[in-house]
Amino acid sequence: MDLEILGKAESIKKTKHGLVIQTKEATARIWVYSNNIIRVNVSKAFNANDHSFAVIQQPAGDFEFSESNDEVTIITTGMRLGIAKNPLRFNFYTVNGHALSEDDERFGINWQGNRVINYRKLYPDEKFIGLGEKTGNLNKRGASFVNWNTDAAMHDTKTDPLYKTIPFFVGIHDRLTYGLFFDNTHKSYFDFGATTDDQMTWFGADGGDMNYYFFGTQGIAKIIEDYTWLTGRMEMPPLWSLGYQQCRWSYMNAKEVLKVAENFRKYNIPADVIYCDIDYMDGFKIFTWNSQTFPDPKALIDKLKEMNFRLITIVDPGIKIEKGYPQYDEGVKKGYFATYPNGENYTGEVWPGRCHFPDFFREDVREWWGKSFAALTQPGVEGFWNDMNEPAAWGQNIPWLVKFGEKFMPEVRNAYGMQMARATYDGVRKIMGNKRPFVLTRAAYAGTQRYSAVWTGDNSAFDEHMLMGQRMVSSLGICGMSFAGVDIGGFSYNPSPELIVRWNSLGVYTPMFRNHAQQGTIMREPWRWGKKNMAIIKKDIELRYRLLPYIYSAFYHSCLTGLPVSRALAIDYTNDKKVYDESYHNQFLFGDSILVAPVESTKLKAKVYLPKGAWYRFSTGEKFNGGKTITVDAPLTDLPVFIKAGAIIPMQNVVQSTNDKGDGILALHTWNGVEPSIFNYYEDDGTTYDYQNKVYYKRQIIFDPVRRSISFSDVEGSFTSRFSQVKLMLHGFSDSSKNGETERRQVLYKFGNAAFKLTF
Ligand code: MIG
Repeated sequence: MDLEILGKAESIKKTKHGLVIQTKEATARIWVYSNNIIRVNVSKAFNANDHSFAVIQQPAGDFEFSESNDEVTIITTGMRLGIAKNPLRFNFYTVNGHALSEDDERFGINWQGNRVINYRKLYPDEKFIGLGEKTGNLNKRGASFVNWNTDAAMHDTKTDPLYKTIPFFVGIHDRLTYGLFFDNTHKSYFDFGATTDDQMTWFGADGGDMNYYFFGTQGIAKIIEDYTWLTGRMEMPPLWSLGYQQCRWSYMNAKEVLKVAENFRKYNIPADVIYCDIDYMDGFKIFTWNSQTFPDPKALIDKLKEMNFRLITIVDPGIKIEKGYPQYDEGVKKGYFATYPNGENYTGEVWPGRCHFPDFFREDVREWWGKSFAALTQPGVEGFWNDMNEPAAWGQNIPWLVKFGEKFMPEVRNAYGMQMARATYDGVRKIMGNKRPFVLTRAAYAGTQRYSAVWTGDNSAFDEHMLMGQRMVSSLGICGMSFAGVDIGGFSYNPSPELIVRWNSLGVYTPMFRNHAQQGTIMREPWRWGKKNMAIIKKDIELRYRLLPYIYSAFYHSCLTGLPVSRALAIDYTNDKKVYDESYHNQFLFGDSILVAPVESTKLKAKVYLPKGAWYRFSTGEKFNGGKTITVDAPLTDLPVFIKAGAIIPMQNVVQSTNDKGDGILALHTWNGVEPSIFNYYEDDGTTYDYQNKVYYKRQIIFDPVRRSISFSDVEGSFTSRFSQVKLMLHGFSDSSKNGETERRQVLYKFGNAAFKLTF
């Protein structure tokens, strides 16, 4: 196999949005998407229809162009791309000329057969974050990864690849930041200095084009904003999906499902969601119900609704080969399945037995799939869990010659799960009208946030999985997937009571808060762990519900900007080395001002790194100065959680579900600080799309520490808040009191719609 390295530019042509450069080996195309985003595509066989599963924008940026003997330069207001002509190399700079990322001069872009790789310079202090759901450290320097969506059951803390492909990362060096998204769905590779003696970083794929988007803006939050501008953002999820979710493989029959719901209510443990895993189906046939164990789904769901519970059901892609099963008959008749090259339907084996696999890359197939959800929506299901969509089949390896339309499996495998999620989302959206569905998927490609929430698959009931899960959630957030979760408690194996308690405490601060477990493991519901543990679990779930006004506002912000709800500290404290340190890389900010330090269930003291500024322990009000490491108590009743000085956190009194109207009192918690702070408060009906027509309740809440005031702006939007009154909860103000003591103002103020100001 030859090695071909991209050589000399033979011709350069300016186009409307960029350049086309011809070399002997390939054609390079450059497009300016925005001031901060430039796309480079280097191809031997550029496909004129230029399709991307991820990107939803078109080139639209203004740029200036200049040419010298050895270089072509593209300059925007946000960045500069210097293109060396001989050999052709791509080097990105800030507008002030600081190098952000440069090709390795020797090897640049090259091919070995169809495999295309880009070797780039590695800077001495360079760090890498992102890539979504990957094992290992938050900082991926010195590690290498493969993207090849895989049903990674029983994975450990080193397994790679896992279920998702999100080929986007952020590089940080010399106090500069950049982002790079390699938009290629073939099996792909990222090496952050692992195999190159720290000389180079490289990425590439087994086929397709060298096709990447470079993000040159400064600041990780802004890069995420640009990346999610390019690949899309989530919509507002239904409020109920932010409540506590109880899952299991499987609650075996309607009675058992009801019993679980009844127990939550009996013990007064708030919850919103119960799941049906695969056993609700008739012989694992998708879009069916088992008539013995779930004889009357509508009656079941009606009863659940009376108890303020929603039901989510699982669907897998594999359609059972069985005459008379409508999905099979229709799929065969219309040719909706993946095939062998001779046109026969590909057959693989999975839960239902021998199956065919829908070709979700086709619009008509997606529509057909989407319509089938009527079997679930008619009785009242509102959430749709997409599993096994890597796609998984027993034996894992779907042969390389299997075709989805014109494409062979290797080219599109990494996008299959995303297209299933898309078909599911589009379908249920059509059926449910103005009601927000909840979609959850295991496999994903970049951009899946437009359709679905994600979870990290089959983790295990060990402390290191709990910590790794948090890093995955943080890394998914860097890649635009804000609505992410893990199986709280661990899917495989049995957790100790300490671990379930600790993991549940962390779940409070996980965007999706779902407890799930494998068949055959011990039952996991909160009341299975003895009275003492149940009390801790209950208190934590109650805290989640109390925090919902804050969390919901954070989700709204995430919908607007792409900034994740759960944020690696690297986003806000990029140049602080400590946040990449393995001792602290599990820590994160939940929303703007809650810092969470995950701690193993076996450790009752913890070392926590507090970044610059002042912080208050959430549970005790104790004040700490940041920029240093502290050692704190971490009993199982009190995960180390800290509030940023100046924070405004709106909370409500405990409700048993998000359907529960509550007492109408919003408790506005404020922690003293030295600088003014703003909280963007957001509320809407939580269930419909009316918010897209301004049926929301939005206002700014501003804390001024000098004037000792909190002011509320006028309300924007036409929604009436669920809260009629607001009360102040002041932390760390009274000079005579000990640090951080809470002052409760017994006075209730009208929340209303008009601007007002409270001084204290
Ligand atoms: O082959 O539906 O990751 O959450 O409970 C296992 C049964 C299939 C894998 C999912 C897991 C789910 C399980 N599924």
